[in-house]
Amino acid sequence: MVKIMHAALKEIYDKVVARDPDQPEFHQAVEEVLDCLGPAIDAHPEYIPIVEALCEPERAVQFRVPWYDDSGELHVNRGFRIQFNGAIGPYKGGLRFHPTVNLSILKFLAFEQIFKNSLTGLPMGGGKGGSDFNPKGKSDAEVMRFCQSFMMELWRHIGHDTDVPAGDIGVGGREIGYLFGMYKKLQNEFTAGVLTGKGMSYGGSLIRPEATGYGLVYFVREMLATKGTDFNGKTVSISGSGNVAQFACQKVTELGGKVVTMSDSRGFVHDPAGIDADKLAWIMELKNVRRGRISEYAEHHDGVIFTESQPEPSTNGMWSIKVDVALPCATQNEINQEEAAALVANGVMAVGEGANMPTTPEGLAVFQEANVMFAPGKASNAGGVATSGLEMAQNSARLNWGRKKVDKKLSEIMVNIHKTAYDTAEKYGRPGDYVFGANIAGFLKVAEAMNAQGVL
Ligand code: NDP
Ligand code: 2IT
Repeated sequence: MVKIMHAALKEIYDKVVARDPDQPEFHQAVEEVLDCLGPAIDAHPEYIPIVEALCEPERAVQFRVPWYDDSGELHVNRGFRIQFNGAIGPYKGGLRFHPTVNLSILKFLAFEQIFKNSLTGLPMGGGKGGSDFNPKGKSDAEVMRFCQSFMMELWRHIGHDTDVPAGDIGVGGREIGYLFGMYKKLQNEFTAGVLTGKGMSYGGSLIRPEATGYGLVYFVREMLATKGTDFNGKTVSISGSGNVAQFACQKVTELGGKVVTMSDSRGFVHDPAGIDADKLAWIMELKNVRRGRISEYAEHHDGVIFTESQPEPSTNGMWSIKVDVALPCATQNEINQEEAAALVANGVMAVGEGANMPTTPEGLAVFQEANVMFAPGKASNAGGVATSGLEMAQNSARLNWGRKKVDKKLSEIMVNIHKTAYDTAEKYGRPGDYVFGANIAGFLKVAEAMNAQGVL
């Protein structure tokens, strides 16, 4: 059921749906944003046509990605890059390699990225790309050939002042390395700032690998502080066991919290004793080096229970475990109405989205009704792209900043995003509603820039 109350915004939403009826994830992301914009539009009626333009990507490319596997068999995948909005800076956003990737998912991600990047305060527009390629079970050589083929088309669409991709699900340091190598060869130029998330030996930034997870925890730290509390002694559930989940777990533990769950697409582990630094190091080796399944963690650690998930991406009971803080860090729509209700029934105090749109609209309504502090991904996971922005700044200056300096800037950016979302929610009449505050604040900067630049 569509909940947008504002007539002009509802009309725009209906047009979006009628134009692309087969893009449910994109509709979901648009609906959540438009549902919040009423007071901003009432204050600025001149932005109504801006909202309509904002819902249509400036450019979307789709291309063929052929590659040979190790046995000599040909595979043909589909590649995409959505350049959604460039009003405040070059398009910026990750690449996702996952079999579920399609236009709807990438448009939702690129749309979210517009507001997220705006909230960071850095000059970055919104974009996203990827492929339905499944990196699971592929050799390094296969992944390399795929990345090279993908870049053979993507390179003509990107550039350090045009569009700067990075990682997302299925795209980490290994893939960025292969993509960067091919871009450099085709362009015949070492343009470090064309991709972020690079290795430290060729233009990467310290703290970029950690940034999304750390930033998430910094944001939730600020949120808890508004209620006079912190992570110390809190029990925390985390979903996923990839980049975001790993570094969220590390930072929660550092701040005195106890992480009791992690998951992957096959199921979740429950470790009541807590996933401490040593156990996390084991998981990092499992996931980043051996590329194994999280179920192995239960086989090698006492007192840990593994529960298989079915169907994907349901965490099948994980959110029923009693915790103080929940950090979904795997994928979209992983907390539905029932799962949100289970968390609320167990007294969850705060939910921080590390993933993009991990909570369904029905799940969100449950948290809002129960007055649970809720950090929307476009605010709370913005530390990753913010630190990508810092990587671009270092690349432009041909400098490398130290670890402490980047981490301090990341923390300051997250404190600012929290304050912006908090203050904006209060100013527009829904105090404590970070979804509302983040959407309005993210929108206003982009709308002002689009308005100033004319109809494009
Ligand atoms: P990774 O590929 O490193 O890890 C993804 C994790 O989520 C894995 O444990 C994976 O399990 C699990 N997962 C992925 N898809 C599904 C699914 N359909 N059902 C259940 N589990 C699933 O990705 P990231 O950690 O980088 O990204 C996680 C989330 O964070 C995504 O929503 C991404 O968009 C978001 N994000 C990432 C940022 C970044 O800087 N990397 C920045 C901001 C947001 P398995 O190993 O079995 O596939
Ligand atoms: O969703 C995201 O913000 C990312 N995957 C990171 C994007 C980036 O450009 O660093």
